[in-house]
Amino acid sequence: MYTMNKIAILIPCFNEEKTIAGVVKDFKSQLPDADIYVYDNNSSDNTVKEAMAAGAIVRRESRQGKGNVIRSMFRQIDADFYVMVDGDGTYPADRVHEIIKPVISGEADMVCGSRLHTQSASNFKRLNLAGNRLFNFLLNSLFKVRITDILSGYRAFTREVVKSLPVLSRGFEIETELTLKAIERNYRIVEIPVNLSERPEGSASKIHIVRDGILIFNTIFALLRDYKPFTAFGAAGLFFILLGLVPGIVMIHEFLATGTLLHIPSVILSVGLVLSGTLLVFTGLTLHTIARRFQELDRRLQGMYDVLMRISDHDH
Ligand SMILES: Nc1nc2c(ncn2[C@@H]2O[C@H](COP(=O)(O)OP(=O)(O)OP(=O)(O)O)[C@@H](O)[C@H]2O)c(=O)[nH]1
Ligand SMILES: [Mg+2]
Repeated sequence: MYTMNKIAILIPCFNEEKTIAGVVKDFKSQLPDADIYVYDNNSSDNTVKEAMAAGAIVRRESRQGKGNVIRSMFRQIDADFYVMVDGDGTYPADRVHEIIKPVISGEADMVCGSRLHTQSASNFKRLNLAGNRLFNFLLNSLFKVRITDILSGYRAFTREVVKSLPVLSRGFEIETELTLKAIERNYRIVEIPVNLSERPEGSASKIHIVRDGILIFNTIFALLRDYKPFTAFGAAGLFFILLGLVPGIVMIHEFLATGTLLHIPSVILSVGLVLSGTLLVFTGLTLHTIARRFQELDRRLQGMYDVLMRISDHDH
Protein backbone atom coordinates (compact mmCIF):
# COMPACT_ATOMS: atom_id res chain seq x y z
CA MET A 1 0.00 0.00 0.00
CA TYR A 2 2.84 2.36 0.88
CA THR A 3 4.48 2.04 -2.54
CA MET A 4 1.34 2.90 -4.48
CA ASN A 5 0.82 6.15 -2.64
CA LYS A 6 3.25 9.01 -2.53
CA ILE A 7 4.11 10.09 0.97
CA ALA A 8 5.81 13.42 1.64
CA ILE A 9 7.56 14.15 4.92
CA LEU A 10 7.55 17.88 5.68
CA ILE A 11 10.22 19.27 7.98
CA PRO A 12 10.28 23.02 8.66
CA CYS A 13 13.72 24.03 9.83
CA PHE A 14 15.42 27.03 11.32
CA ASN A 15 18.96 26.57 12.59
CA GLU A 16 18.78 22.85 13.34
CA GLU A 17 22.25 21.75 12.14
CA LYS A 18 22.71 19.51 15.17
CA THR A 19 19.65 17.37 14.61
CA ILE A 20 18.37 17.67 11.04
CA ALA A 21 20.59 14.99 9.48
CA GLY A 22 19.50 12.47 12.10
CA VAL A 23 15.83 13.31 11.57
CA VAL A 24 16.10 12.94 7.78
CA LYS A 25 17.98 9.63 8.05
CA ASP A 26 15.57 8.23 10.63
CA PHE A 27 12.57 8.96 8.45
CA LYS A 28 14.36 7.64 5.38
CA SER A 29 15.00 4.35 7.08
CA GLN A 30 11.39 4.12 8.29
CA LEU A 31 9.84 5.11 4.95
CA PRO A 32 12.42 4.58 2.19
CA ASP A 33 10.00 5.52 -0.60
CA ALA A 34 8.82 8.78 0.91
CA ASP A 35 10.01 12.18 -0.32
CA ILE A 36 11.60 14.10 2.51
CA TYR A 37 11.38 17.87 2.24
CA VAL A 38 13.32 20.25 4.42
CA TYR A 39 12.26 23.88 4.07
CA ASP A 40 14.92 26.11 5.42
CA ASN A 41 14.07 29.52 6.73
CA ASN A 42 17.18 31.71 6.46
CA SER A 43 19.21 29.48 8.78
CA SER A 44 22.60 30.95 9.59
CA ASP A 45 24.15 27.58 10.43
CA ASN A 46 24.79 24.41 8.41
CA THR A 47 21.19 23.19 8.33
CA VAL A 48 20.98 23.25 4.52
CA LYS A 49 24.27 21.39 4.02
CA GLU A 50 23.40 18.77 6.62
CA ALA A 51 19.92 18.20 5.23
CA MET A 52 21.20 17.85 1.67
CA ALA A 53 23.94 15.45 2.69
CA ALA A 54 21.37 13.32 4.49
CA GLY A 55 19.35 13.06 1.28
CA ALA A 56 16.50 15.51 1.81
CA ILE A 57 14.96 17.70 -0.87
CA VAL A 58 15.90 21.12 0.42
CA ARG A 59 14.03 24.28 -0.45
CA ARG A 60 14.24 27.76 0.96
CA GLU A 61 11.51 30.01 2.25
CA SER A 62 12.43 33.62 2.84
CA ARG A 63 9.43 34.65 4.92
CA GLN A 64 10.39 33.83 8.48
CA GLY A 65 8.13 31.67 10.65
CA LYS A 66 6.99 28.08 10.97
CA GLY A 67 3.49 28.98 9.75
CA ASN A 68 4.82 30.66 6.60
CA VAL A 69 6.92 27.59 5.88
CA ILE A 70 4.13 25.07 6.42
CA ARG A 71 1.84 27.10 4.16
CA SER A 72 4.42 27.10 1.38
CA MET A 73 4.94 23.36 1.81
CA PHE A 74 1.21 22.71 1.62
CA ARG A 75 0.97 24.73 -1.59
CA GLN A 76 4.07 23.51 -3.36
CA ILE A 77 4.35 19.82 -2.53
CA ASP A 78 2.35 17.16 -4.32
CA ALA A 79 1.70 13.83 -2.62
CA ASP A 80 -1.16 11.58 -1.55
CA PHE A 81 -0.34 11.66 2.15
CA TYR A 82 1.69 14.08 4.20
CA VAL A 83 3.59 13.83 7.45
CA MET A 84 4.73 16.98 9.23
CA VAL A 85 7.43 16.81 11.86
CA ASP A 86 9.92 19.10 13.61
CA GLY A 87 13.57 19.15 12.63
CA ASP A 88 14.80 19.11 16.22
CA GLY A 89 14.67 15.35 16.67
CA THR A 90 12.25 15.47 19.58
CA TYR A 91 9.54 13.40 17.91
CA PRO A 92 10.09 9.64 17.42
CA ALA A 93 10.51 8.67 13.75
CA ASP A 94 9.71 5.02 14.44
CA ARG A 95 6.11 5.93 15.27
CA VAL A 96 5.52 7.28 11.78
CA HIS A 97 3.80 4.07 10.68
CA GLU A 98 1.16 4.45 13.39
CA ILE A 99 0.83 8.15 12.64
CA ILE A 100 0.22 7.63 8.96
CA LYS A 101 -1.89 4.47 9.11
CA PRO A 102 -5.26 6.09 9.91
CA VAL A 103 -4.99 8.53 6.97
CA ILE A 104 -3.94 5.80 4.55
CA SER A 105 -6.71 3.45 5.65
CA GLY A 106 -9.23 6.29 5.35
CA GLU A 107 -10.13 6.33 9.05
CA ALA A 108 -8.89 9.86 9.61
CA ASP A 109 -8.25 13.08 7.73
CA MET A 110 -5.68 14.32 10.21
CA VAL A 111 -3.64 12.38 12.74
CA CYS A 112 -1.89 14.10 15.63
CA GLY A 113 0.93 12.59 17.62
CA SER A 114 -0.21 13.44 21.12
CA ARG A 115 2.53 14.19 23.61
CA LEU A 116 0.03 14.55 26.45
CA HIS A 117 -2.00 11.41 25.93
CA THR A 118 -2.52 9.32 29.05
CA GLN A 119 -0.33 6.69 27.41
CA SER A 120 2.53 9.08 26.55
CA ALA A 121 5.61 9.60 28.65
CA SER A 122 6.81 12.93 27.31
CA ASN A 123 9.80 14.85 28.44
CA PHE A 124 8.47 18.40 28.67
CA LYS A 125 10.07 21.51 30.02
CA ARG A 126 7.96 22.58 32.98
CA LEU A 127 6.79 25.88 31.53
CA ASN A 128 5.98 24.27 28.16
CA LEU A 129 3.92 21.61 29.89
CA ALA A 130 1.92 24.20 31.83
CA GLY A 131 1.34 26.22 28.64
CA ASN A 132 0.25 23.18 26.69
CA ARG A 133 -2.16 22.13 29.44
CA LEU A 134 -3.64 25.62 29.65
CA PHE A 135 -4.24 25.86 25.90
CA ASN A 136 -5.70 22.36 25.71
CA PHE A 137 -8.08 23.15 28.55
CA LEU A 138 -9.08 26.49 27.01
CA LEU A 139 -9.74 25.03 23.59
CA ASN A 140 -11.57 21.96 24.84
CA SER A 141 -13.91 23.99 27.01
CA LEU A 142 -14.53 26.82 24.52
CA PHE A 143 -15.03 24.58 21.49
CA LYS A 144 -16.52 21.62 23.36
CA VAL A 145 -14.13 19.07 21.90
CA ARG A 146 -11.80 16.51 23.42
CA ILE A 147 -8.28 16.85 22.10
CA THR A 148 -5.33 16.00 24.32
CA ASP A 149 -2.65 17.88 22.37
CA ILE A 150 -3.63 20.80 20.14
CA LEU A 151 -0.06 22.07 19.66
CA SER A 152 1.54 18.85 18.46
CA GLY A 153 4.05 19.30 15.63
CA TYR A 154 3.91 15.63 14.56
CA ARG A 155 0.98 15.04 12.25
CA ALA A 156 -0.26 13.22 9.19
CA PHE A 157 -2.74 14.63 6.69
CA THR A 158 -4.67 13.52 3.66
CA ARG A 159 -4.14 15.43 0.45
CA GLU A 160 -7.58 16.97 0.81
CA VAL A 161 -6.73 18.59 4.14
CA VAL A 162 -3.37 19.87 2.91
CA LYS A 163 -4.78 21.32 -0.28
CA SER A 164 -8.07 22.71 0.96
CA LEU A 165 -7.76 23.79 4.60
CA PRO A 166 -7.30 27.57 4.49
CA VAL A 167 -4.48 28.38 6.89
CA LEU A 168 -3.28 31.91 7.53
CA SER A 169 -0.80 31.59 10.41
CA ARG A 170 2.73 32.84 10.03
CA GLY A 171 4.31 31.51 13.19
CA PHE A 172 3.87 29.01 15.97
CA GLU A 173 0.10 29.52 16.03
CA ILE A 174 -0.09 27.27 12.95
CA GLU A 175 -0.82 24.10 14.96
CA THR A 176 -3.72 25.71 16.84
CA GLU A 177 -5.18 26.89 13.56
CA LEU A 178 -4.78 23.50 11.87
CA THR A 179 -6.51 21.71 14.75
CA LEU A 180 -9.40 24.14 15.04
CA LYS A 181 -10.08 24.55 11.35
CA ALA A 182 -10.01 20.78 10.90
CA ILE A 183 -12.54 20.40 13.71
CA GLU A 184 -14.75 23.14 12.31
CA ARG A 185 -14.76 21.49 8.89
CA ASN A 186 -15.77 18.21 10.46
CA TYR A 187 -12.59 16.42 9.46
CA ARG A 188 -11.88 13.30 11.45
CA ILE A 189 -8.97 13.70 13.83
CA VAL A 190 -7.24 10.73 15.44
CA GLU A 191 -4.66 11.11 18.18
CA ILE A 192 -1.81 8.63 18.58
CA PRO A 193 0.25 8.78 21.79
CA VAL A 194 3.91 9.66 21.21
CA ASN A 195 6.73 10.39 23.61
CA LEU A 196 8.44 13.72 23.24
CA SER A 197 12.15 13.72 23.99
CA GLU A 198 14.39 16.63 24.91
CA ARG A 199 16.39 18.69 22.48
CA PRO A 200 20.01 17.61 22.59
CA GLU A 201 22.60 19.73 24.36
CA GLY A 202 23.54 22.79 22.32
CA SER A 203 20.43 22.93 20.15
CA ALA A 204 18.27 25.96 20.81
CA SER A 205 14.49 26.21 21.05
CA LYS A 206 12.80 28.63 18.65
CA ILE A 207 9.81 29.19 20.90
CA HIS A 208 9.57 32.42 22.90
CA ILE A 209 7.23 31.47 25.70
CA VAL A 210 5.63 34.91 26.20
CA ARG A 211 5.51 36.12 22.59
CA ASP A 212 4.31 32.82 21.16
CA GLY A 213 2.02 32.17 24.13
CA ILE A 214 0.22 35.47 23.45
CA LEU A 215 0.06 34.62 19.75
CA ILE A 216 -1.57 31.24 20.43
CA PHE A 217 -3.95 32.85 22.92
CA ASN A 218 -4.96 35.43 20.30
CA THR A 219 -5.43 32.73 17.70
CA ILE A 220 -7.80 30.77 19.93
CA PHE A 221 -9.90 33.89 20.55
CA ALA A 222 -9.85 35.00 16.92
CA LEU A 223 -11.06 31.57 15.87
CA LEU A 224 -13.74 31.63 18.56
CA ARG A 225 -14.92 35.00 17.22
CA ASP A 226 -14.96 33.74 13.63
CA TYR A 227 -16.36 30.25 14.13
CA LYS A 228 -18.41 30.50 17.31
CA PRO A 229 -19.51 34.16 17.33
CA PHE A 230 -22.61 33.53 19.41
CA THR A 231 -20.53 31.97 22.19
CA ALA A 232 -18.02 34.84 22.09
CA PHE A 233 -20.36 37.83 21.74
CA GLY A 234 -23.20 36.21 23.67
CA ALA A 235 -21.00 35.61 26.72
CA ALA A 236 -19.66 39.18 26.64
CA GLY A 237 -23.21 40.51 26.20
CA LEU A 238 -24.57 38.44 29.05
CA PHE A 239 -21.79 39.74 31.28
CA PHE A 240 -22.71 43.37 30.46
CA ILE A 241 -26.41 42.73 31.01
CA LEU A 242 -25.83 41.09 34.39
CA LEU A 243 -23.51 43.94 35.36
CA GLY A 244 -26.19 46.46 34.40
CA LEU A 245 -28.84 44.64 36.38
CA VAL A 246 -27.03 45.27 39.66
CA PRO A 247 -27.62 49.06 39.79
CA GLY A 248 -30.85 48.50 37.85
CA ILE A 249 -32.45 46.33 40.50
CA VAL A 250 -31.34 48.68 43.27
CA MET A 251 -32.91 51.59 41.35
CA ILE A 252 -36.21 49.76 40.79
CA HIS A 253 -36.28 48.89 44.44
CA GLU A 254 -35.70 52.51 45.37
CA PHE A 255 -38.37 53.68 42.95
CA LEU A 256 -40.93 51.27 44.36
CA ALA A 257 -40.12 52.38 47.91
CA THR A 258 -39.95 56.15 47.39
CA GLY A 259 -41.81 56.76 44.13
CA THR A 260 -38.92 58.77 42.68
CA LEU A 261 -35.57 58.04 41.07
CA LEU A 262 -32.96 59.63 43.29
CA HIS A 263 -29.74 58.43 41.59
CA ILE A 264 -29.99 59.35 37.92
CA PRO A 265 -26.29 58.51 37.15
CA SER A 266 -26.88 54.95 38.37
CA VAL A 267 -29.95 54.68 36.17
CA ILE A 268 -27.93 55.86 33.16
CA LEU A 269 -25.17 53.39 33.99
CA SER A 270 -27.62 50.53 34.25
CA VAL A 271 -29.41 51.37 31.01
CA GLY A 272 -26.07 51.83 29.23
CA LEU A 273 -24.75 48.47 30.36
CA VAL A 274 -27.93 46.56 29.54
CA LEU A 275 -28.18 48.21 26.11
CA SER A 276 -24.52 47.50 25.31
CA GLY A 277 -25.03 43.90 26.40
CA THR A 278 -28.10 43.53 24.21
CA LEU A 279 -26.19 44.98 21.28
CA LEU A 280 -23.43 42.42 21.79
CA VAL A 281 -25.93 39.53 21.96
CA PHE A 282 -27.55 40.65 18.70
CA THR A 283 -24.16 41.07 17.05
CA GLY A 284 -23.45 37.48 18.08
CA LEU A 285 -26.75 36.29 16.64
CA THR A 286 -26.15 38.05 13.33
CA LEU A 287 -22.62 36.73 12.99
CA HIS A 288 -23.80 33.27 13.99
CA THR A 289 -26.20 33.20 11.05
CA ILE A 290 -23.51 34.41 8.67
CA ALA A 291 -21.03 31.82 10.01
CA ARG A 292 -23.65 29.09 9.56
CA ARG A 293 -24.22 30.04 5.96
CA PHE A 294 -20.51 29.97 5.27
CA GLN A 295 -20.32 26.58 6.94
CA GLU A 296 -22.95 25.34 4.50
CA LEU A 297 -20.95 26.79 1.64
CA ASP A 298 -17.85 25.06 2.95
CA ARG A 299 -19.64 21.71 3.05
CA ARG A 300 -20.77 22.16 -0.53
CA LEU A 301 -17.22 23.00 -1.58
CA GLN A 302 -16.03 19.86 0.21
CA GLY A 303 -18.65 17.90 -1.71
CA MET A 304 -17.43 19.41 -4.98
CA TYR A 305 -13.84 18.57 -4.08
CA ASP A 306 -14.89 14.92 -3.55
CA VAL A 307 -16.59 14.84 -6.95
CA LEU A 308 -13.54 16.39 -8.67
CA MET A 309 -11.26 13.85 -7.02
CA ARG A 310 -13.46 11.00 -8.19
CA ILE A 311 -13.42 12.33 -11.74
CA SER A 312 -9.63 12.69 -11.75
CA ASP A 313 -9.20 9.18 -10.24
CA HIS A 314 -11.44 7.89 -12.99
CA ASP A 315 -9.33 9.56 -15.65
CA HIS A 316 -6.12 7.95 -14.44
N1 LIG B 1 11.38 27.06 8.68
C1 LIG B 1 11.22 27.46 9.93
N2 LIG B 1 11.15 26.55 10.86
C2 LIG B 1 11.00 26.97 12.11
C3 LIG B 1 10.91 28.33 12.49
N3 LIG B 1 10.76 28.39 13.81
C4 LIG B 1 10.78 27.11 14.23
N4 LIG B 1 10.92 26.28 13.21
C5 LIG B 1 11.00 24.82 13.23
O1 LIG B 1 9.84 24.33 13.81
C6 LIG B 1 10.12 23.21 14.59
C7 LIG B 1 9.61 23.42 15.99
O2 LIG B 1 10.32 24.44 16.64
P1 LIG B 1 10.84 24.25 18.14
O3 LIG B 1 11.77 25.36 18.48
O4 LIG B 1 11.35 22.86 18.29
O5 LIG B 1 9.53 24.43 18.97
P2 LIG B 1 8.93 23.44 20.03
O6 LIG B 1 9.05 22.05 19.53
O7 LIG B 1 7.58 23.93 20.32
O8 LIG B 1 9.83 23.68 21.32
P3 LIG B 1 11.17 22.95 21.82
O9 LIG B 1 11.28 21.61 21.15
O10 LIG B 1 11.05 22.89 23.28
O11 LIG B 1 12.29 23.84 21.38
C8 LIG B 1 11.63 22.99 14.50
O12 LIG B 1 11.90 22.06 13.49
C9 LIG B 1 12.13 24.36 14.11
O13 LIG B 1 13.34 24.32 13.38
C10 LIG B 1 10.98 29.29 11.47
O14 LIG B 1 10.93 30.48 11.67
N5 LIG B 1 11.12 28.79 10.21
MG1 LIG C 1 10.71 21.04 19.27
